[in-house]
This record gives sequence, structure tokens and C-alpha cells, in this order.
Amino acid sequence: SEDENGVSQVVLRSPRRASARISLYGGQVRSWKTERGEELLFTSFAVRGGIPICCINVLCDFLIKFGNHVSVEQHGFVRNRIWVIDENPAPLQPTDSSTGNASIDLVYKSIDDDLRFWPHCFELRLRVILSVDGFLTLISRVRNVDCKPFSFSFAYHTYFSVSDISEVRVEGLETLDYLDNLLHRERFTDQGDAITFESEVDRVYVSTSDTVGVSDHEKKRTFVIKKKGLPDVVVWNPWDKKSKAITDFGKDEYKHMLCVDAAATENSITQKPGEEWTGRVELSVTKTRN
Ligand code: TA6
Repeated sequence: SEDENGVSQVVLRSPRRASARISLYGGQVRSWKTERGEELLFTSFAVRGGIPICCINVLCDFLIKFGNHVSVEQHGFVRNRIWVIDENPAPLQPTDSSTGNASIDLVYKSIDDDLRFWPHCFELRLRVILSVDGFLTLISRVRNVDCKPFSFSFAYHTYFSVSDISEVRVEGLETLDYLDNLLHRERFTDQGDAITFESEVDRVYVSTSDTVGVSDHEKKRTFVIKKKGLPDVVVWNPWDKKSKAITDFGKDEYKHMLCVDAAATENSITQKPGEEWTGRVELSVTKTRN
């Protein structure tokens, strides 16, 4: 099928009818549904949401700066490029190739025009795996095919669908240090319990553990995020004032989303020519009883 840009999208289905839909526009996961057809990712009325791949080219600081509104293409340009299906993907790892798993491999190879934004040649691959249990795994690989080293930041900018932001808690980041994007990236230490939401939040929790939970009291479910190769976690909700300033957020839609991104942003990743970096996230959802 095609997305709203007229670009092809791929649908993965598990034997139990969980599904994921991925657009070749930006390699973006647009939908992730449970076996019962319940949507787990937020998408605004004007199609903001899903899981955009944010690969930010920090060497090009004058154009792009993560968390600041100074960029020409905030969060990197690959999310606005047409990717293709990778016809020669790396073999699946034994753990990823269980019977019944559905997967797709996409690739974006930089083109000459991209040198305007970032003066380096790279290849970015994305593998999306939907397991029999409906777990969604995203594995990205960035390969330096340039003749010079380069550095970048990365985030799976994951818009979770939540019942009501005031009913949501993020668990697993307590007592950690964070950079507050609302205060010029000043560093603080989280003092509280689980994170709850009563106003705009835009933070980068640094050097976190590899498992974080997002529990939704009203929906009685918890998203479990397991990450590898991505030391940080970005937590973002724009709240009413900021969301009104963002054109593709509908009225009060901020209440039904929370971005929790597995990311590498405090320290950029540096690669020599020929090197390949891998960052992985596994998303699952469990029902909570209360
Ligand atoms: O992830 C946090 C953040 O960088 C915020 O600073 C905010 O600007 C937001 O993401 C933007 O998300 P978008 O999907 O519009 O690129």
C-alpha cells in the first residue's frame, strides 16, 4: 500500500495477527498493533508520530542541533528521504529468526545532494522485526563509507499512544542524571520516584540502564523498552502551549502521546571509514493488573 505521501509501505503480520506498518518515507514505523488490533503508537490527526528514525549529523552543527529549534531539518534529514528495501541484508541473528517472526530490511544510502547537509557518505540500514508475540524490534546500522571519520547522534523517536498523559509513569530512570532541553541542556539529577507529567517535559536521561517501562494506569498496560548500543533515553511531551505551536498537533492531542526515545545523544558516536555501528531497541507491551 502507499502512505499519505504516495510512498510505498510494508506491512508485517505475526501469525497471531499482530501487525506493524513501515513507510519507505524515512524508514518510519507508522503503526504497531496488538493481536486484537489495538494501536500502540500515537499518530496525530496530521500524521505526526510513529517511530521516526533520527540520525543527527553533529559535525554539521550550524545546521542541525538535537533538542534545539535551530535546524534546517531537525533530527536529521534521513527521516525525510525515500528509503528502499535492502535486497542483500545481513543474515538474521538466531534469536531474531524464530519461526513466525516477520521482518523487513530497509536501507538509505546517502546521495550527492545530501552533502549539502552533511559532508560525508554513509549507509543507514534498518531492520524491523515483528515477533510471534507482537514484540517490535528495530535494529539500525550506520556504516561509514567515507574516507574520513564522522560523528553522529541517533534516536528512535518513539511516540507511544497513551490514554491520558496524567495517568502515565516512566519507570527505570529514577535517580539518574538528565539534561533538560527546556533549560539549555543544563544537567540535573532526578530526585523523584517514577516520572509523572503535569507540564512540558523535554529531557535526555544519560547513561541509563537498558530497560525502561512506560506504564499507563488507565489502559492497564506497560510498554517495556529494551535497548542496546543506545546509552540515553529522551522523554518528551510538549504539553498544551508548545503543542499548539506545532502545526501538526491537533487540539489536546498531546494528552494521548509520550515520546520515550532510545538514543545516543549526550556523546556522539564516532566512526572511522569502513566501521559500522549498531543500535537496537525492542518494544513490547504487558498487561498490568490493579
Ligand atoms: O525528542 C525531543 C525533541 O527533540 C524535542 O526537543 C522536540 O522538539 C521534539 O523532539 C520534536 O519532535 P519531532 O517529531 O517534531 O521531530
